[in-house]
Amino acid sequence: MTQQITVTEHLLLHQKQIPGATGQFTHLFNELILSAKIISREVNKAGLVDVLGFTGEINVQGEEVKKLDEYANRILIHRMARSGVLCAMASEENADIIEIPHGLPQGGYIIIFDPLDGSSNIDVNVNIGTIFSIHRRKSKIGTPVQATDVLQAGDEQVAAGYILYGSSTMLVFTTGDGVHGFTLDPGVGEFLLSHPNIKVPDTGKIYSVNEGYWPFWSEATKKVVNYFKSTDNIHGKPYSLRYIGSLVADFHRNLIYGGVFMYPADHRDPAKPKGKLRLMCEAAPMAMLIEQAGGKATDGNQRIMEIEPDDLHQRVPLFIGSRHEVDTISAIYKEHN
Ligand code: AHM
Ligand code: MG
Repeated sequence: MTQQITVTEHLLLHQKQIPGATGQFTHLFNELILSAKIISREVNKAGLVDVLGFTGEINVQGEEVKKLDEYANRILIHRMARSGVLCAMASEENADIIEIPHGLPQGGYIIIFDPLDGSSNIDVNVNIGTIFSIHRRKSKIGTPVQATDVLQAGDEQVAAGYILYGSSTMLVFTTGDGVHGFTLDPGVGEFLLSHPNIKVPDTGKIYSVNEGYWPFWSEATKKVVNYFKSTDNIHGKPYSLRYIGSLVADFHRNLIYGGVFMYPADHRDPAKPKGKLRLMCEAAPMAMLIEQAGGKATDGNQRIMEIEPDDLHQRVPLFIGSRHEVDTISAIYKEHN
């Protein structure tokens, strides 16, 4: 630990620097932190109690819902609804915008989350994570929330981050003032500042992609991946392939070491013309983090942060990481357009 600063102290310091800050945002974050601790506790005992296995339900993405996903979703919705500072929420697990129940106080923020990303890894004890994205509502407080309040571009996020349930639990977030990482000290139950001002290296030696889909990729995507496998690249030798299949864990490793994570479009059956990952609850928050850390995120043609969503659950191809690698990918796609 570099400093024994708790995440709450860090947020209060940040709040003091914002003229006119009301404390609403800090309050929202405190609820999020508590939810993260509760989910972390459950994830850590996943092998001990009957929380593993499928619920038998299918979520809005057509995937089987695992019990821990459902638990994390429930905790987040319950706690965040009671924060008093939100006007709406959206979750990867819910088809529609989640309204704040009648009678509970409301505020000017919107949170969008993937409660437990990488859930196919739960049963085998591989790292999973919670991803969140926070926006300010556009319409007037007190009026009904509009779809346009929620469907905002990544550039309009006021904060984004993730909680990684790994060998330790980490909270990594940005409020537009750099990226800071906090590690949960289970002894005292506090997230302590362990990674202040994270910067992603300008180039790295890791590429992360599910290469099993190679036969279903476009020529441009094959050219991108061949660049990383060849000796004819910036390092003069092949990159290392590292792919966990859990976005938060893959992203976190590449954020610290440098390199690139990719989930391109493919034409397997059924075809994934926009890849697998969701713009609003996965790509946009990760894009805000990487840009704040000095890296880049694109769909191949456009900055992820500029994409105006028209659907809560829309998917987007994602190339995210160090500048050199993402610039190289953009140049290859541009050549093929
Ligand atoms: P999930 O939100 O249903 O858990 O799916 C998202 C996960 C990401 O964590 C990961 O990057 C990706 O799916 C892996 O997909 P694949 O198995 O196709 O490589
Ligand atoms: Mg997910």
